[in-house]
Amino acid sequence: MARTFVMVKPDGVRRGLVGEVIRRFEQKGLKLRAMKLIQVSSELAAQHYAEHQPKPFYGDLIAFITSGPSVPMVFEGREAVTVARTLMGATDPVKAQPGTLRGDFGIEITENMVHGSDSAESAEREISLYFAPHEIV
Ligand code: IDP
Ligand code: MG
Repeated sequence: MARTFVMVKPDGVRRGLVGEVIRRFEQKGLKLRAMKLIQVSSELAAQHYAEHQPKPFYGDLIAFITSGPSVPMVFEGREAVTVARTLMGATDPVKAQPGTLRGDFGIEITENMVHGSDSAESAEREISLYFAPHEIV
């Protein structure tokens, strides 16, 4: 069965939207396999977002993702990567459709509430960055 990595970012935690994110993923039919509340370190943030290191927004991205606690999770289900991305909506909340998390809950591109892996390979890499094998049920 396919797995994906999802994380409620610090803005989502600050705004009390963790439950809303989990509710939508569970309602869709994805199964929660791992979850915790953590403060992402600058080292972990750099590993997570290594592909964006050359981009102009990289500094803002690292500052934001380390600005408060986040809730990383693993969800499992048919086409889990695609399903999660569909529920999240476009990267820029201005463009995200209503009915998606980013479409319904924000307007800033940096503070876009939720992360989701973009491929099966990214999902496995990100799951192993955030979770030890014994933390996944
Ligand atoms: P994704 O989160 O939808 O996969 P990515 O392109 O992987 O989008 O970018 C990672 C994160 O970096 C985004 O979620 C967003 O918070 C931030 N980001 C992406 N593009 C921009 C930009 O053009 N300006 C500012 N921040 C951006
Ligand atoms: Mg991405």
